Amino acid sequence: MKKARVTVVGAGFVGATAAQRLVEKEIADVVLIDVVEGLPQGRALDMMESAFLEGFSSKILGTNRYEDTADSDVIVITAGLARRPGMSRDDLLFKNAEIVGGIVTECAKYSPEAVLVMVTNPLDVMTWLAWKKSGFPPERVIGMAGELDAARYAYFLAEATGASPAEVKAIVLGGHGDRMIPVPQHATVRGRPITELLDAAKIEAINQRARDGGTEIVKLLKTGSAFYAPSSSTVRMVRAILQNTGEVIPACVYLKGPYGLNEVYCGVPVKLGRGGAEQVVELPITEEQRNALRASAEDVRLNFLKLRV
Ligand code: TXD
Repeated sequence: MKKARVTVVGAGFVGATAAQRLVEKEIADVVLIDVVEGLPQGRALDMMESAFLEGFSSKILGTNRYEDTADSDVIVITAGLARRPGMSRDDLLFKNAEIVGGIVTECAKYSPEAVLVMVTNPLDVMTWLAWKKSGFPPERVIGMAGELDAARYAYFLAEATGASPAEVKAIVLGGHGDRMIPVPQHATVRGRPITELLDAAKIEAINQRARDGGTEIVKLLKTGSAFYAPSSSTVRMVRAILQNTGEVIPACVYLKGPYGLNEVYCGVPVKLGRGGAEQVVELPITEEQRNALRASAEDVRLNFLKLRV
């Protein structure tokens, strides 16, 4: 069987770590591209030199030329600036819009059938912008954020209950940022709802820590943002798409109706497969959560409108 081909744009922390995970797990051959000369080539060569040690046969090519990305099945875009302490994700808006706009046009030209997975912040707005710039159908332009937020939420719940993270199921809704909405009534630990295991105050404290999960890491690192869990979340989405697993993963997708949201990109659980975002899953949520989701989506819309695309 022909190996899948994934382009990762941006050979920085998230991009290079995602590339490493993709080849080590034999999910795809990877093209790693960056604007900085030598950076993707150096990282790719270093990773290839670990192939013998790690025992993988997938290949990785480092390049600065978009021609080399042709016919990719999935394109992951991580290029752009990352947050520094004191910066919100929205502070990155105009700078990253400029970077992402140019990249998407190039990628779409060489891989017109690809599924685009956006990672660059502010995530929801960049995903919307990528859809506009690519000319792709919306189901083939998806953003990674909910999976990461849910993984953080699951980790904090595991920590609070003494369970292993693998025994926790958690889901979040909404845009990537302070308005993200944890949905504790659909979170379980070893199959039991967390509302039976933790009191309301503890759950609210964990909800808040999950909302602030990215900021907590930025404060600790001081010179960059999280990349281990973000690259893992990205790779899980890429695998679901390439291997057509039909897994339901929270992701930023274009909504036309579900959850009462219309013509806006926002985070919801979605079935992923070879066609990209194949079906939005509508969970029962409270009125308060529905209002919070609407507010989060309107925030995304306002920021997207600022770009005047
Ligand atoms: O949940 C999420 N979606 C996120 C998003 C989780 C973590 C990080 N998130 C965002 O991803 C973060 O706020 C940034 O916007 C991106 C990338 O974060 P990373 O930590 O990988 O940033 P780096 O290490 O600075 O890497 C960015 C790379 C760097 O190598 C630049 O040279 C490159 O992007 N870059 C470009 N590549 C190609 N083309 C252009 N124009 C370009 N400009 C910068």
